[in-house]
Amino acid sequence: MLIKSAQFLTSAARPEQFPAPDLPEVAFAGRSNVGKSSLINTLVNRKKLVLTSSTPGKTRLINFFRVNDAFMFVDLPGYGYAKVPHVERRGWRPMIERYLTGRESLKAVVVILDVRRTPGPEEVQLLAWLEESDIPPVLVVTKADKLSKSARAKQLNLIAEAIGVDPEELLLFSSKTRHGWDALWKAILELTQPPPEDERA
Ligand SMILES: Nc1nc2c(ncn2[C@@H]2O[C@H](COP(=O)(O)OP(=O)(O)OP(=O)(O)O)[C@@H](O)[C@H]2O)c(=O)[nH]1
Ligand SMILES: [Mg+2]
Repeated sequence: MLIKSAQFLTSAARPEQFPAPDLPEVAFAGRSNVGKSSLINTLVNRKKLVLTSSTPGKTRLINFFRVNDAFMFVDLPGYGYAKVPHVERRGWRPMIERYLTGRESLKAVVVILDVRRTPGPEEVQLLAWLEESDIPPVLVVTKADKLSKSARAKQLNLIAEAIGVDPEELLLFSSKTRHGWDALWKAILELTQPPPEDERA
């Protein structure tokens, strides 16, 4: 995958602020501080296209990026961060759900999990919800560089079990080492290719 361009388009909270749905779109979702924004930077080979921070709760709005004039990447705010005020945490769901339900150009959601952490009810809920909405998930386990190889293998099994999938379905990634870059692009390309004419609704 050759990255020719990546531009920030806009930040939005409400559907009327979303850019025109004129490109196949991929959104990136996951808990606060899991590494969503870093993962997008890594995917598009840029250091600072998307703002990242070691303080959870950096991304608070829905941010749209145009990649290669061929895709839209959407950085979603993180969920589940206990120190974000309760009112704001409650705001996350409606904002994200409005985006996820109403977005006709959305082709896939990259669900990002931390290799060191067993997924909880938020992740299970998000996945169940994507399934109900017929939005294919891409399951990415990031921060792979934070664990040794053997600890990683053990965690992958625990994570898979917690969300009820086969460990093979998990894509291991690291924004630090770029591990998984090719595999993730491949998954994204497969899900954003238009289906053959006769399969279109
Ligand atoms: N070692 C390592 N650190 C990472 C990786 N990905 C992200 N980080 C670090 O994790 C912290 C959070 O990264 P972000 O990309 O801002 O996370 P986010 O999910 O966008 O966070 P919010 O916007 O707050 O929800 C930053 O300090 C990153 O440098 C990774 O693959 N490996
Ligand atoms: Mg972020």
